[in-house]
Amino acid sequence: MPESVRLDLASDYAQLESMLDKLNEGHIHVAVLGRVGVGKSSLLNALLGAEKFAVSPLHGETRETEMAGWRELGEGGVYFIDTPGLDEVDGESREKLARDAAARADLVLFVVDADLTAGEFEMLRSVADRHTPVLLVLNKADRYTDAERGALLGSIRERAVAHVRTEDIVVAAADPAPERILRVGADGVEHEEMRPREPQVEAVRDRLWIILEAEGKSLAALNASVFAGDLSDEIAARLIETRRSLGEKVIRTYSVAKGVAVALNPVPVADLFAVAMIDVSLVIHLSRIYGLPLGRAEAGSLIGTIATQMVAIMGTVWAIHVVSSALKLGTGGLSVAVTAGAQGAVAYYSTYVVGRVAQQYLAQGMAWGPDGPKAVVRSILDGIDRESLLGQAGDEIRARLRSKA
Ligand SMILES: Nc1nc2c(ncn2[C@@H]2O[C@H](COP(=O)(O)OP(=O)(O)O)[C@@H](O)[C@H]2O)c(=O)[nH]1
Ligand SMILES: [Mg+2]
Repeated sequence: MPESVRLDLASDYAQLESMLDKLNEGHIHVAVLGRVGVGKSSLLNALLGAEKFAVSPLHGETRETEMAGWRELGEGGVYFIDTPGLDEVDGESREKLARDAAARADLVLFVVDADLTAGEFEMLRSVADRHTPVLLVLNKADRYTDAERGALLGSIRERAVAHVRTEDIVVAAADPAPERILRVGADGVEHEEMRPREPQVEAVRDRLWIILEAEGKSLAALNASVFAGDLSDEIAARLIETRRSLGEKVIRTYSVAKGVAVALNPVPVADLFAVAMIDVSLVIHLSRIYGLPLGRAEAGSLIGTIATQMVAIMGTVWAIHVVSSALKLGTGGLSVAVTAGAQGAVAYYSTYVVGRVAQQYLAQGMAWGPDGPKAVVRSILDGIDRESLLGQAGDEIRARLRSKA
């Protein structure tokens, strides 16, 4: 793997490493997710029976993800992870923290305090799409009458049905507002009194524990493997891109070298493939980029195959066409070098096509694919804008010749 890709993904690797440690130790991570102020920190505190996480009536007390141990489970422990929360107003970095925490968690407590907003619904869907199990908590139940609560639950169930099982949608009051009561004193006068209320989180606790006992270990394993799978897809995608762009640079470099060589020492067009040393070096270079190193003989026979297909497809006239379009492009003042320049451009073009075809063959793991080499050569030829490539070839070759002069 190229160093640049390795460095880019270092933090993902470290994360995977820590997930595997966690798996070994049997730890399970439960993260809260939800809008700012819905009572995420309050809910975790109520479950813990201790004020571990900062709660605030102000907008968004929790700024970092934080963790606290809840209970033992098997040989490991269940940990709660508090997150900053999703915020429509002062957004993205917090949202990213929350998303990342959810992506790493084995289970998500998704907290809402009313019917789902569009943003909440989107987030819920993206968590469920990762196959992370979700317990959906309607918090602040104390703010609603029984009838309102029933209606809200009905609506939430209906909207979340594709992503959350009905039994995994529960109601809580993590930090209920104090109760206002009227008491008649000994003097016969009514006094208003505020009586604190206990948190109501039994439904959350019971359901959470049932899920964790039944599937906790497999959730952690599933989570690590989904993460590892995503990471390897990511690596594969970056490798393809890195090799493609590196390959393209290498192909251009060799094409110019070949063009210059031919411009300085013109050979008959028919003999272009005979001057194949540069092409052989190019193919060997490409094969190393793709981690499938070829020897000179193998590279030579690959070029032979490609050349045969090029001639078969374009006929013997192909080179004439190329030469004439190269000539049309003019000479940029180097009138002496008209023919030489045109031949150089043709040489550039042929090496470029050889490189691109070889690159595709290597990218497919040294295979031509179901339709054989001819189809590959044809698709590369069709994909090249010949006029503009020859224009560039002419410019690059002339620039080189000038600097040599
Ligand atoms: N009425 C009521 N208020 C709550 C409840 N749970 C939390 N709150 C309040 O909502 C505010 C935000 O709570 P907090 O836990 O910091 O929300 P977070 O941003 O989601 O972590 C605080 O003032 C809490 O006291 C609840 O069940 N009922
Ligand atoms: Mg909070």
